[in-house]
Amino acid sequence: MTTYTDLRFPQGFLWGCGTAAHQVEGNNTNNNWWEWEQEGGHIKGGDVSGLACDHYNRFDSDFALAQELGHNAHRLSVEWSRIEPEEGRWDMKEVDHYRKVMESLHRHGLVPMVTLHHFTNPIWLERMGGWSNPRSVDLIARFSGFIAKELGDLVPYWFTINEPMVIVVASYIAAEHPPRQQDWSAAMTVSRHLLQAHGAMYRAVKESTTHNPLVGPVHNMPYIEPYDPDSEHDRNAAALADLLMNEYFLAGIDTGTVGPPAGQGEEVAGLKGAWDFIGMNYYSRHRMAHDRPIDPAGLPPPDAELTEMGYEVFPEGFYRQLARLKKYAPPVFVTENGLSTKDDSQRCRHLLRHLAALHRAMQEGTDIRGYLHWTMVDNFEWAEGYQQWFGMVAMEPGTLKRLPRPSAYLFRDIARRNAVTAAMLREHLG
Ligand code: IFM
Repeated sequence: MTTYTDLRFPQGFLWGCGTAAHQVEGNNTNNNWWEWEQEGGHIKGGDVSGLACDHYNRFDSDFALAQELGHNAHRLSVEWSRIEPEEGRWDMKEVDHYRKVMESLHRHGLVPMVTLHHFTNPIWLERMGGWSNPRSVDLIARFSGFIAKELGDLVPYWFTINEPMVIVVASYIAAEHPPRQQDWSAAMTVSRHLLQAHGAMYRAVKESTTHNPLVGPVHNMPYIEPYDPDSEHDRNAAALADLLMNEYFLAGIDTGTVGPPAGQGEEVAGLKGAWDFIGMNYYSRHRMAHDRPIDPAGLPPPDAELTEMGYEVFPEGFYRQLARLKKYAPPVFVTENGLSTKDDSQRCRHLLRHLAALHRAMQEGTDIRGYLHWTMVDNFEWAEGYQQWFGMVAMEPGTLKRLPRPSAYLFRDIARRNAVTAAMLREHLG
């Protein structure tokens, strides 16, 4: 029988959930995703984001619920296409809306953690070629500086671009997200622009407010291995995928250069050390085979426990990726971790196993300051539409009423105690 002990977290540890504007707000009609959804044929089940969770109108009651569920922080994104609906025109009504959102977070005891770009581009930028246009770097830096000046008194933590390398892979290599290309050369151009944009956004936020904001990237870090460890080709495929997905962006900020595979060490002014923390997202292990197309589910082993997305549940990979971040100077926030499942007892086990892995990485020296679960309420899962269940809270169809699942209460008890107790581990893991 396994003997469990309590896993305690340091004082001030942040507990909460993450969301993104387009996935929860509803009626984000002015961005490339909305336009793409209306074309039809791109989203599972023919879904469109539509009203999503109507969070745009219900944010106050959503934050009240988060507070009741023990959260003390909340990650969300501001929607660029609302704030700058046309190039160079700021919509002050929307700025005021987000001011109310941030004030509500404070009223409910939730530390605001704000992402500046989470997958969606304003339509006007997309028409110019989106991330493949070099102007995207200055344009997003200008937006970041503007909104940081407007909301800087209320936002202590800013994230630049959500999962830049997922943008590269999903939009320019695997053709799952708009503009749905399969073009390695475009992917490398976009990889360079995203890295340059990160540096420019970091500086823009820092220079636009006197409230000493902390700014960092949000990086998705799948644990990558060769499908067949005995195959040299698979080992090479895994090494290339790891370089692109995990190493390139962080090494770029660390050194201030664009390294392989998108560059040869070209210096980028203002990029070196442009991070006060690292936001880290983790979902799964991905096994790479040289002779198969990229599988978003990562070719899981036949006996693996799977989520509804087909991802392997692999907490050991979470531990290893967190341990890997020790070599960089800044502290870490886990900005996303979670799963899609219709079986909430699986979510409870998943949560505890991943928190145990995180705790182990902390014990061994990774400086981790918070855990933001993905996500609070079931929402619009991009190309998967509404056919996935990532929420600790369900949403009643039609009424959009929020219905907390048992995992939401387990998370509440963990957050309130600032600990995973041995009793919780015994109850859920046996
Ligand atoms: O829903 C997404 C989120 O927008 C980015 N990271 C992964 C999540 C789950 O797939």
